[in-house]
Amino acid sequence: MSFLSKLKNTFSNSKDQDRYLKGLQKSRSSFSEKIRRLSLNFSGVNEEFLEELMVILLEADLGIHTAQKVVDEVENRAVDQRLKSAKEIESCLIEVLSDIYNETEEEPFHENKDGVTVIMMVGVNGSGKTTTTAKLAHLFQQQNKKVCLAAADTFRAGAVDQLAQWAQRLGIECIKGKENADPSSVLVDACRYAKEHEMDVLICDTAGRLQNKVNLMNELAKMRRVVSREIEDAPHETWLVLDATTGQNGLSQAEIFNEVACLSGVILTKLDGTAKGGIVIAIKDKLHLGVKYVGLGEKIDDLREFDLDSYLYSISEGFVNYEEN
Ligand SMILES: Nc1nc2c(ncn2[C@@H]2O[C@H](COP(=O)(O)OP(=O)(O)OP(=O)(O)O)[C@@H](O)[C@H]2O)c(=O)[nH]1
Ligand SMILES: [Mg+2]
Repeated sequence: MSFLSKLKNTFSNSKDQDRYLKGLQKSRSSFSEKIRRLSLNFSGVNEEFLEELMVILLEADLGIHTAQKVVDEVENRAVDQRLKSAKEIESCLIEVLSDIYNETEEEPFHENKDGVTVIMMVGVNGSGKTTTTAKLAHLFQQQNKKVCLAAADTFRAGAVDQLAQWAQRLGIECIKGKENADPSSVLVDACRYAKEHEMDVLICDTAGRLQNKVNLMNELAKMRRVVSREIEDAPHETWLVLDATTGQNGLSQAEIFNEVACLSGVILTKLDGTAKGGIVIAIKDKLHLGVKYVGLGEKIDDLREFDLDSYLYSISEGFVNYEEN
């Protein structure tokens, strides 16, 4: 089975088809249109072609490092495999993107089999932490898991209420402290509640912080220490919630958060609002962090587990003729 047939096959069996196609519409139309134009003028894998491909990849937000890697690899494979037609090159391009994403292994989900799995959500202001916390809780509920939330953003006025309202709608408990309370103390209460009530998952929403604010970054480290005293090996997962529309700036955010908070994955939000969906590949290639979930809209069920094949299918459907493959 060819690579493209396999991709189409996985996508056809995915229950998230419509969400992916809709959520990645902007990325698909922008990327597809450019690749189609490039293919129309195709006269071989020459310098001009590779340069234009590079520009398209940069515009899709792969970043210079990853974009260069893709271009080099497409060129190598075109020579090795004697690829002649635009169609062959298009297929090769998608395969290269897939291979680069899969080059480094991804940490599996660190589930705490003996008790509560604690997940910490971190990120800069407005990246989507609170809404994503609620969306995740909803996903876990659908998997019949017992979920509760910790409102550890005691910093921004209204933040606790925002999460508490989501919890109420979902019919789950939200452990909160007073405004300006020490977020670590809220986490202690939340861990104790979760243990006592035999929860499967505790998701901790934290305050948005800029990566250059040392005090706030240190606070993250303290929160980690505190939960590890309450529940063994907690937090089991620490996810950076990254706004896809912020582009390459997100990568430097991620590097600094990683130093303090030992990230185990990324949740990429607002993919529906950007044509720069290539950031997915850059995150994995540069940071070796897997994209765990993607936000494909504002509604509660618009968060989906990240699936590389569905993603690649959704961004390439506009130029690859999957019916022929
Ligand atoms: N279109 C779209 N909007 C999203 C997505 N995820 C979050 N948002 C929106 O982004 C805005 C900010 O979301 P919040 O969850 O409040 O962000 P936050 O990181 O908690 O913000 P702070 O607590 O202030 O740091 C809201 O209007 C959300 O509806 C997504 O995947 N797609
Ligand atoms: Mg918030």
